[in-house]
Amino acid sequence: MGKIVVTAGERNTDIDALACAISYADLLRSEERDAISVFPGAFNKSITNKIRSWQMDYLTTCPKNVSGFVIVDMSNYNYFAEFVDKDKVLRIFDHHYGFKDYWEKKIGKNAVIEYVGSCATLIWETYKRNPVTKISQVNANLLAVAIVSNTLNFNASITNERDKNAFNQLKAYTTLDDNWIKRYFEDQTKMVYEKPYEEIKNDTNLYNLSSLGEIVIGQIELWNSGDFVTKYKKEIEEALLSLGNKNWFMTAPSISEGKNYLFTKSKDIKEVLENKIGAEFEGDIGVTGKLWLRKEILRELQ
Ligand SMILES: [Mn+2]
Repeated sequence: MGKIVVTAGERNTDIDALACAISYADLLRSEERDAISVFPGAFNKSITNKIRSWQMDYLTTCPKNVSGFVIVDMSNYNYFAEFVDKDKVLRIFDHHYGFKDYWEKKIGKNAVIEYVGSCATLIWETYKRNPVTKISQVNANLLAVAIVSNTLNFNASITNERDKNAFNQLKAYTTLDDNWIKRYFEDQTKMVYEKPYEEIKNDTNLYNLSSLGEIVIGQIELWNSGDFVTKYKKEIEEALLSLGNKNWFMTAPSISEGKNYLFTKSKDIKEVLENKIGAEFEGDIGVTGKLWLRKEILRELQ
């Protein structure tokens, strides 16, 4: 019997993928299964230095002798970690659009793909159904932070009652103090201003959309993102172009303001964003009327 590898994408690990993979591997181990989390991609800014200091077991390369894979926070198999054999996927947990039918056909009820705000909510619900295993403090902390991060502190429209319930139930097990949410977003702002180019690149991906073809989309969510986008236009453009495609735009949710700042130099892309998500552009900077996550924008553009 080989190991069960719990993993997500090849590039860019965020707090939701980290929290889900670490916690679910622990749940499997509590059932005497031989499981390990593997993260081949760089951690992005949503995994702050504070979180990196928590005790977590994981690898960055895939071990030999794998009996099967569990995928978290991702169902688009084009972006899976390269070592994943999609015919050996045992279970998948995700909240992104587009691949639910594919996986339900392939693995039935082992495809847990539901449009809640955070994949961490689905993992907590799985813990709750398990009568034996009590969640550890680190896992509870990770899942709680992931819910706050992915729902933009419950302000994103994808936020579901289930996310709020999960967050409230997790409080009984976390060791986070009263001010942690504010500090969490401040820590990320600090990291982004220290290394803007790297942090932008760490949350930038290539997509293939029916409305715009192949396109690079970067996302940076901050408590206040307007100043950042204006100040670092050059770095944003360079980081997005580094993925090798000249079609690009940046989306920057500004959590405290409840709107996004957008940046692109392409007339066609501006037009599509104006038509599909009601953005208003002045020059190369656009503004939206509400908060949009990239996955929600993608759904409108697909
Ligand atoms: Mn997620």
